[in-house]
Amino acid sequence: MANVVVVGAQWGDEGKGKIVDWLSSRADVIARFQGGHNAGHTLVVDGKVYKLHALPSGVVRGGKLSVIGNGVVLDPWHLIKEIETVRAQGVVISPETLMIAENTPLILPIHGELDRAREEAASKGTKIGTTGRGIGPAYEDKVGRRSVRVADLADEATLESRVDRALQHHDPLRKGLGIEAVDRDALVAQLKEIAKEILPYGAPVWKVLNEKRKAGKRILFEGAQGALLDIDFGTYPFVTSSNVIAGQAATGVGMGPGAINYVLGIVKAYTTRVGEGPFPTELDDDNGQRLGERGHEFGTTTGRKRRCGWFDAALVRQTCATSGIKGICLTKLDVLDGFETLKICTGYELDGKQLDYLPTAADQQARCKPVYEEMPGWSESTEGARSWNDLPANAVKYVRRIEELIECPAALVSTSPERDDTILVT
Ligand code: 2SA
Ligand code: MG
Repeated sequence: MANVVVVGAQWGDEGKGKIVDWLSSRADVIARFQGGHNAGHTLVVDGKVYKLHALPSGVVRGGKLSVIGNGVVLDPWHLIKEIETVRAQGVVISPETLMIAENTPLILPIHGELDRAREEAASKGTKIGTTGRGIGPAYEDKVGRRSVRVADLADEATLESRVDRALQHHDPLRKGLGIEAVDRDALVAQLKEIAKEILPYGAPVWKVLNEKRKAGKRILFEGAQGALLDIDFGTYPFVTSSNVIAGQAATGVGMGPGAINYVLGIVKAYTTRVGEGPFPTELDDDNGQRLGERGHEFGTTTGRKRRCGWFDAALVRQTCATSGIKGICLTKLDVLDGFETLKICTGYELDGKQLDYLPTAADQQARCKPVYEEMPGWSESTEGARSWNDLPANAVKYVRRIEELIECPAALVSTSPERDDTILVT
């Protein structure tokens, strides 16, 4: 397989990190194309745990090029800290192995401050439950044409004028929220300081990647968050501020849509969501509690407890369509071991009508009642299974039923965080 896009097909935390790491051994380049350090990808390699947020998962494998594309918003101070952390774990990172697109917009301290102040000021119903990392405000500035981008760090006069332009917008906003005015000179000084550390990684990524492609090199596009958090197709406004769906992989690095050969959707065997917003199959009972405990459902970035519920096939059918997913990797099947009965949501009931998709209007989404079918569970352990033959019959039936309902085949089944505990479905 040439160039593969990996996307989360639910609300994030489907276990993309492990699969990206697994696939990266066959890729030459690993590229992030959206989001920022709101992502949290946990990799377990030879028993060693790496927690990555801004860095592409490929960095932990030697001999690969890792790329941060223009579709990302980058906090340069965070990145440098993250580089230091993984270096301390023995990972080698240099401008030969990590490139940042020069047209990547930066997340500045003012973005995080604004993000957090807005969330604090929001009442129930308008709070998004963001990661507080400044992602939304940074994307607002990108679209509003007032970002400081990586390339702007190279010239002091440009940098200063970019900062002034951003502050013209931010100062009145901050005043309205009761945040003190920005110390403009201090911000400029901070940026000049970090510029020295960031600029060596800056590159015309679109050009490098197009050359790699011509040379027959394989590119792995690493998505963050999940398709239901997409700014257009997610549960708006309870979404992140980037396009998460697979089409963004091309735009987010500067390649044509034809550069994408395969889209792999990562799908958890049940559903989780962190932050506010509708979640039709959410469980407030012992079953929900059990999924959370068995699945260790806590955010990698913020440590927040994730909401848990039954598998929602209607939603995944929808994200398979919007991302053009050709095959899924089903993860965390072992978390379902020991449940007597499992439920799968096949559609919704809304005002007496049956729907086979989640409607767009927020009030309708909130009122949708899941329609379930039940399946018998299994008592055996599936943890660490490496072939179909290792799976109990009911677990195989569960996977097969999911494939039918989402109208997409399973290409892989992951049965533990360990890289090799993966079933290749043929
Ligand atoms: P933001 O910060 O503006 O992107 O938040 C907007 C919504 O997007 C959700 N979101 C996420 N959901 C799941 N996982 C995410 N990454 C971390 C992880 C989360 C963590 O992988 O564990 O550690 O808490 C992620 N990033 C953003 C967020 O919850 C809001 O609903
Ligand atoms: Mg995560």
